[in-house]
Amino acid sequence: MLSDLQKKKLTRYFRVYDVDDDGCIALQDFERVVENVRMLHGLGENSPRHRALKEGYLHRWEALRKSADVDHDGGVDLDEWLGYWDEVLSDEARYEAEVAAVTDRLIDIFDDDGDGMLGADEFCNFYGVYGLKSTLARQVFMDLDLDGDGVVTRGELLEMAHQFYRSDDPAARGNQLFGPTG
Ligand SMILES: [Ca+2]
Ligand SMILES: [Ca+2]
Ligand SMILES: [Ca+2]
Repeated sequence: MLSDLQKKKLTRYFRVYDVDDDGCIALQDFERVVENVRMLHGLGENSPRHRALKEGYLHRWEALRKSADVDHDGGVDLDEWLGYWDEVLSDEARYEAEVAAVTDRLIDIFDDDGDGMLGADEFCNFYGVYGLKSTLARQVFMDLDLDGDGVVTRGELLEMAHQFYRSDDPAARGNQLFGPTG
């Protein structure tokens, strides 16, 4: 069972994924993110990197749709999304795999300078492809950068992700991973 705080956080997460803001996560939301990443990195439509990126995102969408789109209408609404996470969070192995995969993808896609960590600008790019403001990104980044050295390591991201998904402490920093839950 998801707690009220978890529901709040996952609802915020839903709004982030629902890029076109129509109340439903669907293929076109993923396509829009791919297009934003393509433009961010200046990739050609037919470049191998763009194709790989697109394939990766579409694969993720398919996986989400299969598990979460319970009524088979081609989209994942908020109830289906919360149900999906309730299921993932109640299965330790599945949860661990999901969080590790999300974290690795985040670094893989946005670590421009290849140091294996995310700097503030790289983190802003991540927020940007979901249509979120860079002022918010910088604010959140400062919270995520636990030791204040200007970069967020994979370990810090994982810790924040765990707090985001699992913590029931309203003061946990990771609650803000995808912006304010208010
Ligand atoms: Ca949508
Ligand atoms: Ca549905
Ligand atoms: Ca980096």
